[in-house]
Amino acid sequence: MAHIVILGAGLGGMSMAYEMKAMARPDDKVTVISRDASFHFVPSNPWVAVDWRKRKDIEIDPAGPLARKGIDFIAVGAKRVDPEGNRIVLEDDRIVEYDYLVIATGPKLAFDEIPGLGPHEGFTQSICHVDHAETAERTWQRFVADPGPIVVGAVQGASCFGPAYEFAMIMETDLRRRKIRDRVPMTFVTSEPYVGHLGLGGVGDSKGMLESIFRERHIRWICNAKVDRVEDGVMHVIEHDEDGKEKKRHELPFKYSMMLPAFKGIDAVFGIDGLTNPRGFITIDAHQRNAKYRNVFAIGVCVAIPPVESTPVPVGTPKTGYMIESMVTATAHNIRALLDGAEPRERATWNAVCLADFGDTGAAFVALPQIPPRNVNWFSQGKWVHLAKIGFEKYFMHKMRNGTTEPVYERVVMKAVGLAKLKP
Ligand code: FAD
Ligand code: DCQ
Repeated sequence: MAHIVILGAGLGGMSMAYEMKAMARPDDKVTVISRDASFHFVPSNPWVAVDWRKRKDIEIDPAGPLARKGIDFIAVGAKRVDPEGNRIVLEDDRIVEYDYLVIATGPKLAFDEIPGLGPHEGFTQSICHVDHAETAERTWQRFVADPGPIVVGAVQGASCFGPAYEFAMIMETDLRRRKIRDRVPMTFVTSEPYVGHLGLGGVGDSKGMLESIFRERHIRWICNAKVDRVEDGVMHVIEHDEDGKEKKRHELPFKYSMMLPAFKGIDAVFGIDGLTNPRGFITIDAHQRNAKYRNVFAIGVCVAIPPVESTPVPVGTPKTGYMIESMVTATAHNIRALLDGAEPRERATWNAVCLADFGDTGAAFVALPQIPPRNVNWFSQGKWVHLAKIGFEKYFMHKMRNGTTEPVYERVVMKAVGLAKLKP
């Protein structure tokens, strides 16, 4: 009998728990440890921030659903992972020992790298966590009562650009519906070299299409931007040229701002030699396995991946839902192989597939593989995406409540559009 511990109960960790339990031998024990007592569907946070969703709509208490599948749940954060000792020290000093560990802790949000950034000690809002989205929503209500300029975007070193575009468009839609759009100048500030780069070197004509939508919606943009500091109501931005040299300084006044921060690894693993890279992301091989600690795997935003290409201002590579699901499936198979005394064989496909909501329309993209040139490089927009994203949210919440792993029909649909989670 083996004890398999999954650290994190987010998008990756929850799927991992269900797939691992289904893939493990009957006597193996699976335990999920999470700092957050609830699961949140993170892609819906932008909707919470404009009150199109309530927190309860996107939140699940995972204890019941996990218990029904015979999975243990500990709602206490990890203070330190001890891979030499094959154990985790929890915040309450309890110790949990494991035979296999899957790290799925998502990002630490690096607000502290820029003075004045973030909802805790700074002046910008965040949608990365549902707690932030709720704060952003309260601030939004005050803002719409007394509107002014908006600055929205993603800072240097960010990797998650999709939600910045989504939130810009969602706010824009909400303001139009309130008939106060005319009182709100909007500026998109991003470290990307061009609009629609997305940390992926662009996908299809994402540059042309997103620029066009920004023009239609009167959203100005500044690319190759580093946020120098944020003061109450003013963002200080340095725009760079193609060579990365300073081109222009901007002082952007705002009454409301949301900026995606850079990500790092969480404190519980930071600085563990051989486990993490200098930013605290878990280093893994092609089978999601750490090279030094051979019983430790990692999935989701906490894994280390290099940028797709070098850019004048640093940007990271996004890790999207489907990519994460493919890491989950590969990891479940690979741990089962080890349990059977075999070697890990499965590799995740890392395909980037994403639905981005723009409030009334939306954009979908498929990038296979992630690094260009690609076999599939498809970007499209339309109202169907907005509806598809709502559908996907309901479907995913259902899946988390019921503990179903990838049902047959999902595999059939994805196969029909040429997507698979495992490399042949
Ligand atoms: P998370 O979902 O963040 O889960 C991390 C888990 O680890 C949490 O349960 C947390 O409590 C736990 N944890 C953290 N620290 C500790 C600790 N010390 N001890 C124990 N547990 C800990 N991708 C898409 O494909 N489509 C989208 O539309 C999309 N929208 C996004 C919108 C936003 C605003 C953001 C930020 C990302 C979005 N993504 C989207 C990207 C990605 O799918 C999400 O970031 C996703 O939540 C990542 O999953 P994860 O499991 O890696 O981390
Ligand atoms: O896991 C996903 C996820 O959650 C993070 C999303 O965010 C809402 C996604 O958009 C996945 C898997 C997706 C992608 C869903 C794709 C559904 C259908 C794609 C059809 C492709 C067009 C031909």
